[in-house]
Amino acid sequence: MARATLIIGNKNYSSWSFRGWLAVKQAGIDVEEVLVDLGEPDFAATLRTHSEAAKVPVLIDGDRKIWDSLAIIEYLAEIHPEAGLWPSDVSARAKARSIAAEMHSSFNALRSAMPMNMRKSLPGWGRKPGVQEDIDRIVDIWRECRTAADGGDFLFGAWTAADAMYAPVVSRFATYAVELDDITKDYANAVRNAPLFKAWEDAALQEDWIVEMDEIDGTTRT
Ligand SMILES: N[C@@H](CCC(=O)N[C@@H](CS)C(=O)NCC(=O)O)C(=O)O
Repeated sequence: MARATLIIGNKNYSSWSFRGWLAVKQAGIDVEEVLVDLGEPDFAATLRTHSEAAKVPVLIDGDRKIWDSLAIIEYLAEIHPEAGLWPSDVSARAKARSIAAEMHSSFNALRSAMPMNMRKSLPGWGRKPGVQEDIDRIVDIWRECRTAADGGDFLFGAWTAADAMYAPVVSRFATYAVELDDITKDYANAVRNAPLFKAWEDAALQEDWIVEMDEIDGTTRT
């Protein structure tokens, strides 16, 4: 099969692209990255040339097109079972899938008030109605998983797709200086120090695109 392609948005801002990219890297797939600037006036038309859903990420693997972060994770878990995208234990796997799906379908207050912006430091920003409830639920998930994990630094011990789903939240909590307890702070630090997190973040910090719809304070940190 020809080399696969991963269509992503700007690394500084595109949290769903980050999740898809982490999964692709964990699966060890050699992809060509195609970045669509989500700040361009015609970005939606450009996205539509890649997928009718007009969203990123999109994975194109031969004649297969997969256009949603969670679908990409499931596809990769199916074709690369050896990569450990999901925990091997069936109970842990059921839980990992549940928290990944919860991330995918929930936390709208947090996602809109605290957009991912790796270049920024905005302590205290984004505390809109409903955000603290989202933070509390996420922190509960992390604490419960870490308390149950038998070793390792991540939600289920070794890195899995559940960590990929929450990695952009770890970035947001750093940007907006969300207070964490010792257990969840250790988890967040482990994610931020993971080589794949750092590789994406390093690339994000070098970008100079400004995507206005994802800027909440009207300024960019220099
Ligand atoms: N549920 C989708 C969400 C994808 C999504 O909303 N991606 C954003 C970028 S992070 C996007 O494509 N935005 C462009 C738009 O909404 O027009 C997934 O998990 O992939």
